[in-house]
Amino acid sequence: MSEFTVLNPATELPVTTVTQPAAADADAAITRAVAAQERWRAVAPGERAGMLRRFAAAVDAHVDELADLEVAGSGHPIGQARWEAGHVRDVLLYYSAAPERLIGQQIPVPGGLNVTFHEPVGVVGLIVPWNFPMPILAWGMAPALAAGNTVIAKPAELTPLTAIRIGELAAEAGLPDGVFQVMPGKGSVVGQRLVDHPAVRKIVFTGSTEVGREIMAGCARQIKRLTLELGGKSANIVLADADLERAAATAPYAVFDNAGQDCCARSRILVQRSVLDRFMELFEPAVKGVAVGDPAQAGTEMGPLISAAHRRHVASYVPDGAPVAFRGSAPDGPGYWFPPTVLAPVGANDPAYTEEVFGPVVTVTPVEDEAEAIAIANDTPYGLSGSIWTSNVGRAIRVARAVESGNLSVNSHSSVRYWTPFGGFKQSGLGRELGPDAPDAFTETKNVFIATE
Ligand code: TAP
Repeated sequence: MSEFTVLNPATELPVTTVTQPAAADADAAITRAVAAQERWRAVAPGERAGMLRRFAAAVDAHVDELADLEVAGSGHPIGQARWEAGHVRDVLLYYSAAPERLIGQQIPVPGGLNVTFHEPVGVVGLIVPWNFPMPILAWGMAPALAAGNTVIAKPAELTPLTAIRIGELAAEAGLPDGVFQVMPGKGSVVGQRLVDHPAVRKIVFTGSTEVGREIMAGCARQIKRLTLELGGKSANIVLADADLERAAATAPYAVFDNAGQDCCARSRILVQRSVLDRFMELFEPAVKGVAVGDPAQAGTEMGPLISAAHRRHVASYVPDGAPVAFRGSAPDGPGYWFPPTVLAPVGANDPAYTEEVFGPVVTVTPVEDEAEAIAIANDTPYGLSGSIWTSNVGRAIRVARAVESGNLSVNSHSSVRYWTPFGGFKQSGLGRELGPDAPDAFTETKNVFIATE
């Protein structure tokens, strides 16, 4: 077996090495998951719920340890990392209520009645990206397990540490062997095997639209169930009647959180021209005020990018001569640092305006009115998130209905709550995660007729 060295993105120093399984190891894990699934689906709902609650308690008892691992292995600021570990606990607790609520229907028909059952799909392959290793793991893992499936999770090669630890905590909490397995490794090896192996009955993939397209083609060959959470290029629409102080003060966090490595990053700010100058005046100190630095320090708001290769990619969107309006700060020395960067004015053909940068780079574009804001917001193959700033509630709803996007917020930048559905329009994805219906996406509906005559 080969090994992969996890680097600390803030120092470029090795954190640890992780063994890379081969395709044959993935096959062995799938065999274990198939065997475990027969037993797991037979566990009484109340007992399955109890095990998920014990799993949540084990995560809760290790929030600080998980957070420290995410700081070291992914460069997430410590406050954010603690929230992420607590989020895993909360998502597990929320879906621990699901096993006892997987109820079907009874439908009277001539000569009898039909009843429906939600049967687990079987083995679920969960492929996770590097930008939010813990939350995205939890969003697939918890409802899939609650619905009676077994899960094999493949974390991103760059950021496997918290997933590996969460897998150990599941075992310590008493989840039976084979019910939840974590297989770090390469996407092209372990991830591909999950897609290709016929015993894996559903794939939950979060990552780039490019890889998602290939995964979809792979699943099509076997008519395999699939959820896709892909890229984004979300608009932050600031209309003239908005609370400009709040819109400008929060806009940096809508795009620079997690150093911009966020599928929901509002990386295109569209501002009504009549208030553009005032918005920029307020936006500049807000950008310069973002605390960029050592992710282990309390108070740090933005850490480094994930890798040297990714920093080169992000930097390619800000070539010499790019229209930099202003920038925040970033430490010198080791670490994959990149300062918060505001580009304006940017042409509609500029890659920084059309492509997902996945780094702390935002473009600002003036729009004449509401109609032009909607047209520009929709002029993208993506449709994941977005924000609308206005003091007129009717207008807020009108614009929200018109923007082709799965997750919008009015006078706010928040995107994700585990008790509401989450997912993208257009090339941002397929299917929805989270919310009360998520376990249903991990079941097949079985319809049984019972003759009464
Ligand atoms: P990708 O390069 O697409 O990788 C995502 C995952 O897929 C990784 O675990 C990767 O493994 C694996 N993978 C790569 N090739 C594969 C293959 N042929 N078969 C099976 N698995 C394969 O994305 P990324 O760079 O990690 O993440 C950034 C992207 O994710 C951005 O586009 C972002 O918008 C998107 N994202 C979307 C969301 C939602 S909820 N819509 C949330 C977060 C991120 P390796 O690590 O070994 O490459």
